[in-house]
Amino acid sequence: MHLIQQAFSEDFMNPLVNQLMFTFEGLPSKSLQNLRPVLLPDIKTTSDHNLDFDINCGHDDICVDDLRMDFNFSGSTNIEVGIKQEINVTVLVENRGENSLNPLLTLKYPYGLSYRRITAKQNLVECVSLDGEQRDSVGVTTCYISKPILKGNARALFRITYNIDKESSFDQNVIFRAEINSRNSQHSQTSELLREKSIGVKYGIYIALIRHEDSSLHINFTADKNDLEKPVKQILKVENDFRELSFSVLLRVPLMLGNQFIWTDGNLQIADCMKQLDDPQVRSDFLEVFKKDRVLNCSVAVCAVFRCDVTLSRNERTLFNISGNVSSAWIEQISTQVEVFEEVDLTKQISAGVLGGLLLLALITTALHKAGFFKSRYKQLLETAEQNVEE
Ligand SMILES: [Ca+2]
Repeated sequence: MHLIQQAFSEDFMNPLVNQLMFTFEGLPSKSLQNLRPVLLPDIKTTSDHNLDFDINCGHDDICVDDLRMDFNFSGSTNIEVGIKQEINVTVLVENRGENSLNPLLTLKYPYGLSYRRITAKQNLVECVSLDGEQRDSVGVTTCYISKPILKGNARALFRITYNIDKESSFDQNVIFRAEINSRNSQHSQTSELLREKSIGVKYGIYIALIRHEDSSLHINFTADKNDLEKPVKQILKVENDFRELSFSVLLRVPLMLGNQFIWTDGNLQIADCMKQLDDPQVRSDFLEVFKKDRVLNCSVAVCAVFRCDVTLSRNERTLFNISGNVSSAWIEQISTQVEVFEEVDLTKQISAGVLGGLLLLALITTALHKAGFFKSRYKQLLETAEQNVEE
């Protein structure tokens, strides 16, 4: 007789119950006037034959497993909110002891992440997950590892993928806690059943710095007139297109070239910004550099740095207004010493449009400095993360 049993892993601890049932049919006996024999009514017509699983726990019949569990973030050093859509957690479970019965992993993950899928090389792992439903509540992923038995010297390697909600706000660091347990009554003392790891959180930012159309583009000075001044206005618009953000805008503005002030107002100010002198050192070769590059920037001029601390909510913008009168004195300093303009001075007018344009360009030599994180850093992180996924 052959028996084919469907295996249910839930029953792994129970013996396989085999039951034999029989019936008795009596035939009429001619010698007894066709009477039929019958069984006694209360006789047992079944026979049980249990088949136990071979659990193989050594001579003592006690299975002592030795589970080693660890996990990592698959190469990611941060959860990148608004940049990456997913974060992967790679889990390794090993059993270095005797058979482990129904090993079960629970992984707690922060609110704001939602379970997507599990990827396992062997079909040994089944997971279910419940995401955190409100802030301060965590999600829990539960994984059955090689149900019902993870044998000695067996291992399971798998990856759990969570979606990162781009609207979520996390703490600076978030914690993942993993715990593995089994139905064994005893675990080896060398078991590693608990792990807790934290990972940093970074956010994508979308800030634009734009020169406003009402800004001055050119100014002209006449060569043979001294002490001229022309109004210059630069309006810079800073837009925040995503989450609320606090950051600093640094505006570097040329103040002096050599010993000549560029602006007639020696105390140029920008509303809502703090003025700090960047580098009061004057380059001894500033005229040579300026003559070669024809750009008035902070490598030749003495500049002031204006630090403007800004908090912008989503889709909010702010304007910075740099306005004042630009003196002709600093340009004369160059033209008399370099004598560039006298040769082309046919109309008695120096078209300082080029210089003026250069000045205006230099004025918007600005820097966005976000507290804690730069775009270039994002790029680097993204590249690192992509490499790790490919590995
Ligand atoms: Ca044993």
